[in-house]
Amino acid sequence: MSTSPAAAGEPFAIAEQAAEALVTRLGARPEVALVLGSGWRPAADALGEADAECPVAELPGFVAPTVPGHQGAVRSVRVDGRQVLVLLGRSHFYESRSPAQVVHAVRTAVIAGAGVVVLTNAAGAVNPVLRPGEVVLVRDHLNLTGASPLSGGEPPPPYRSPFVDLTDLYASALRRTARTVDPSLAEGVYAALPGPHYETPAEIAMLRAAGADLVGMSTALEAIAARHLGALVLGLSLVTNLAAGVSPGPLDHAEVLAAGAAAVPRLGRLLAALLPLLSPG
Ligand code: 8IG
Repeated sequence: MSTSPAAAGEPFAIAEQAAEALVTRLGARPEVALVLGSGWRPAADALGEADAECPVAELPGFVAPTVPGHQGAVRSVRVDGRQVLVLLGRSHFYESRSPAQVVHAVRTAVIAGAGVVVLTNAAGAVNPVLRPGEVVLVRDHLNLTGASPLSGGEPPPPYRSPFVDLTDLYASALRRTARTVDPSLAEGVYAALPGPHYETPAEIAMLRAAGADLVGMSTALEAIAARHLGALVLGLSLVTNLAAGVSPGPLDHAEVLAAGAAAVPRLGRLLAALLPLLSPG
């Protein structure tokens, strides 16, 4: 990839175009953006009826997801007075997307007005105390994708330096708010790997030693891009399997989908109660 200033600025320019198209198309400026990962998609319907919905094919720079359980559409929903932009699917690194493509939806949402970004995912449990079906607040991450959404040079004005501080990446204030809704929510460190294969038991043992509680293939790049734009980030992981070596048997994508399906009513209730309480600062 070229590192000329023009190339570095291009993802931001396309996100600006997409943000304008999104606000026009949905007729509302988002306050909170919600990215629905594997297993979380059906919970969107618990948020109430959408005011408007738009296929991502109609928005600049978006590519429709290729993974089952991910949908290429965005919707605008008012949840208890809070304007929420729901992204009904996401792009992953393992779909041969560039880091800029992976974070495009989140960049678009923040530029359109969202001051809070909620990133949901399905994850494997590296920490054996975690149980399939459990929701865990992401406290921090290990970005092991080998990539950054901010590589490629200085973003153009008015965007900040790419040397962004990530000390409170997953905002402690938002985690506190989430625990007021459900005090039983655990917190954990999410290791983001490129995938799409699952890990070997040796890799999971390494991740555990490195401080990971959860492992998955998303979220980290989007969190970095959202924070770079000044948004507060909340990460929610649905544990759908015990990771390799923690699990007594082999892993299976069908197992992931089944655990997600069983948890849907609880996920919907959690999101509906939580979204109206999230404030950008
Ligand atoms: I769901 O065990 C889910 N996503 N890398 N490893 C990785 N991603 C996952 C896993 C897992 N489970």
